[in-house]
Amino acid sequence: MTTMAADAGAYEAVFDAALAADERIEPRDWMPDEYRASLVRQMAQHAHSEIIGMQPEANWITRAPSLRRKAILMAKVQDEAGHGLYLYSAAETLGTSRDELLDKLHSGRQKYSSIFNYPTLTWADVGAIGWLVDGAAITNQVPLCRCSYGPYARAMVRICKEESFHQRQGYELLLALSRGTEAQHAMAQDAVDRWWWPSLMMFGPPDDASAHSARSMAWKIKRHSNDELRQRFVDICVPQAESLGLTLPDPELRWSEERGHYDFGPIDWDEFREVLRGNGPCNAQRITQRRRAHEEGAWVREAAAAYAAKHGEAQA
Ligand code: FAQ
Repeated sequence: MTTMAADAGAYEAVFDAALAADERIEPRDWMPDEYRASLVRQMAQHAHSEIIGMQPEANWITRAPSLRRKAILMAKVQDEAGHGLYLYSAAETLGTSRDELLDKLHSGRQKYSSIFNYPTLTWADVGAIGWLVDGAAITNQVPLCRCSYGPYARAMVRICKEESFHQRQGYELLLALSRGTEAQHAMAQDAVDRWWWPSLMMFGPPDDASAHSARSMAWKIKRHSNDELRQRFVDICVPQAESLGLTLPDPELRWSEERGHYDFGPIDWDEFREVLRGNGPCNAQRITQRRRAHEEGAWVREAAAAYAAKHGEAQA
């Protein structure tokens, strides 16, 4: 064995021991190239989802039905921008730059969550996104607070706290509509009917078709499989839908004594694949809007860089 190979073996043993002991891997620690690449892939996709996810809801800021609702929605959309920033910063600790990641998003080489390619047709969609989309995000993300990579895990702690507030505001909004007039109740039900199945798709492909799950779970990046988290989400939502006085659009949804979980009907994976291929209802609109926002924000980045350069010199 060469000295370099022996060194790599020793480094890998330290990495494996840290994972086995549930210790955090930090930016300066040695890590396998594939571990680093997989983290960048997942964290970039996550960061992109946060900033693209601002669009469907921002669409309703000017039309929120009261000052209170408008203030809440503005705060929520700003929170999503903040989540994107924490996650891009966390990804940068792996040796990638924000510019590079944004470039990959804009050129379609990195993904963002399928859920944000659906339109927000009515005000009730803001409630359905909060309840279901943020609810699914929390179910997926709470275990990421225990991710083996330190900066990602720490970013997730704050993100999850904020997502919990988002989920509650969505629930409260839907409750108000559900208990309102007949037309408001129907609007809430229609939103839930449209957002339910796409929310289940947020958890990713079924376990037997998930390319990365096994490896990511061995590396303790992911702590649970896609199907486990999807089931957890369904189990949480059924009683909440009952309290809301709304129905989930799945005739096969029923409690299984045997499994101790709710059974649910088949997910339309063809639709999921089409959305990932760029053929969802809003894919083109979302990416066009994102590229435009990036171009229009160029002067802000230039000004910030100029200020930082000057400020840095002054401090030196
Ligand atoms: N959409 O092998 P797997 C939010 C891709 S944040 C698009 O199972 P993995 C906050 C996957 O990337 C929502 N692509 O992959 C908010 C991979 O493609 P690749 C985002 C998907 O990584 C709320 C391929 O399919 N949350 O909502 C999707 O083990 C309200 C094979 O899949 C996160 O990103 C999908 N749904 O598991 C903001 C959480 N599912 O990379 C605004 C962190 C899978 O080979 C308003 N991410 N793909 O090209 C994760 O936990 C994981 O990455 C999964 C996928 C669970 C999403």
